[in-house]
Amino acid sequence: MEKKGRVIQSTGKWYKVSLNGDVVDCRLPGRFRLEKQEVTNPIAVGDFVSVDIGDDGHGLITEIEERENYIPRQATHGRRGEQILAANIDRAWVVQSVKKPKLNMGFIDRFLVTCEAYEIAGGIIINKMDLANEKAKTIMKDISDLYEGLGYRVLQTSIHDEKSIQNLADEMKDQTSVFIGPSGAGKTSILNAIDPDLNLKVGEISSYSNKGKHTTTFAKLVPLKTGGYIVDTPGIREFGTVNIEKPELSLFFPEMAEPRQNCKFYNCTHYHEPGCGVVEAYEEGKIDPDRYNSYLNILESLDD
Ligand SMILES: Nc1nc2c(ncn2[C@@H]2O[C@H](COP(=O)(O)OP(=O)(O)O)[C@@H](O)[C@H]2O)c(=O)[nH]1
Ligand SMILES: [Mg+2]
Ligand SMILES: [Zn+2]
Repeated sequence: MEKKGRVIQSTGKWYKVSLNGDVVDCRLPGRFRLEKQEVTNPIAVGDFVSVDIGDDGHGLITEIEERENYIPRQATHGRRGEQILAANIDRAWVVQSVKKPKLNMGFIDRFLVTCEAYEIAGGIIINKMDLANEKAKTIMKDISDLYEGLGYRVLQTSIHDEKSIQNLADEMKDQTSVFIGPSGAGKTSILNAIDPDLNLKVGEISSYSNKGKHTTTFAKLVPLKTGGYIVDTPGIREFGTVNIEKPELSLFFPEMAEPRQNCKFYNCTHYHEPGCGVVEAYEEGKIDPDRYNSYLNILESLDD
């Protein structure tokens, strides 16, 4: 009997596949491993698959649907032999807090560049809004408007404000989401607020933090009772960097798409070159100074 399902966990040998909520242990026929040699794991967590259920109740994965997108395990964008951390992500959220630790726009911008490069919709959660005074609220509103204007979803949350958590849960419903962010911003607390049954440990260096380069733990999809999945994964902070060529960087800044067409040089890096449409747009106030500054910082960090 053949059924469609989704891989929610993998041990490398066995795959747990959710078939409308029923979780079945599945194996992979050998030929799959040969067909898709460019990736080290031919089936990844998040993949939609067809499964043949045997008499013993176990399954055999017979087909894999083409991936919408995926997060590589390491920042080796577009390289052969890369491992997949999780596939078919509907939205990656960067979780930042107003204070403790204070909001870091550079982090947000690096994250969004990576989202663009991986073709994953990016979103921003500004947490701990209960700690914001009037001045901070104004700044958070300006930041929210800036990124919403660029096409990114922005939500302001506090674990002490039920409505804000419900808004987020609604947004994540029926989606596969991943949370990225610095330690202490409230990723674990937010997930517990959304689904108390998860009972995750707050204030800990959890599996969301990088446990070191040689970690071999696999990611998994954790169902939320409000609907949707959250990707639980080690080594996810690697998400912050991606290998791209310098002249490519502006492709991942949506506000530069139009102005870069006016650059004199096709390989313009929009920094020192004469006749640059992006610098012109910046000088005309059409590109936010903080965003342009982030652009320059990321540009400098890329290999020549
Ligand atoms: N005031 C306030 N504190 C929060 C909020 N969210 C989380 N915290 C606190 O921030 C600390 C770190 O939270 P945690 O969820 O472990 O952050 P993570 O490292 O991103 O998973 C804990 O002491 C939480 O109680 C919030 O919305 N408001
Ligand atoms: Mg945590
Ligand atoms: Zn230019």
